[in-house]
Amino acid sequence: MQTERLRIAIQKKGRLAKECQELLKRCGVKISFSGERLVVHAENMPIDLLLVRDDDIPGLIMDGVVDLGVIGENELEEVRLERIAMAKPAEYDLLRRLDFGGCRLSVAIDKDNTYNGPEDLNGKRIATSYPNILKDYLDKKGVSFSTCMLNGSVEVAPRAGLADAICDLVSTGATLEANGLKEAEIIFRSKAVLIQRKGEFAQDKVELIQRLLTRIQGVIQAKE
Ligand code: PRT
Ligand code: ZN
Repeated sequence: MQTERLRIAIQKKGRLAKECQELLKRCGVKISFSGERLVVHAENMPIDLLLVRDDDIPGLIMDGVVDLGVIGENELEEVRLERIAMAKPAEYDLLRRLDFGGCRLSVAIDKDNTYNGPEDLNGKRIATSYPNILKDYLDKKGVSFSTCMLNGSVEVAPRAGLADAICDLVSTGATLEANGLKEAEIIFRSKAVLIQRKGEFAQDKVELIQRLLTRIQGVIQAKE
């Protein structure tokens, strides 16, 4: 279903939400965020914002339901690999890497254990919310392992006896430290990115996207 207004999916609440809204505002998109609405119309441009869980954004783009999306590369890559495995559409265009949401996906182990390299993970059980990125990485290293899928509290899995190691997002490292873990192997570096669906766009949408990109460029440069 094609709409005349440009549809942009952003995280409703969470670590990317505030900076996404801030970026759009600085780009001159007038929006009033209030209440529990799923769709918010910009007042001064033909733009509709879809406020959703970040997990849903890659699929909305890959299914062509929305035009643009802002998402962490970690989530984007996880969904992409999952959809490839399920033979679902998994394509998108990367428009721009943004200057927020920086983190890394790392394997972490008990702080008292030694680590000599990925081969140490052979035969281990690793708790993660990112089974596809982890498998992709460790397959390439020739490491076989099993996963324990957890969508929260991943960092307590070793202590709870659920896993030998974890693979989770790290930014400052404080969470790992607080749980007696240490970073052993960085498997993926991530930032928020602006992505676009595949397929045709009406000329006015093409121009609007170009205008947004120019403004984003200006906003990011002004901060540097
Ligand atoms: O509700 P919704 O599904 O939309 O949100 P969510 O809970 O799935 O995601 P959210 O809001 O927590 O994170 C959104 C995105 O922010 C992630 O997908 C990453 O791209 C990015 N990001 C950046 C992070 C972090 N930094 C981060 N530190 N996401 C999560 N963390 C968590 C991490 O999982 C761990 O629990 O913070 C903890 C580690 O932080 P440090 O500083 O202690 O190392
Ligand atoms: Zn999420």
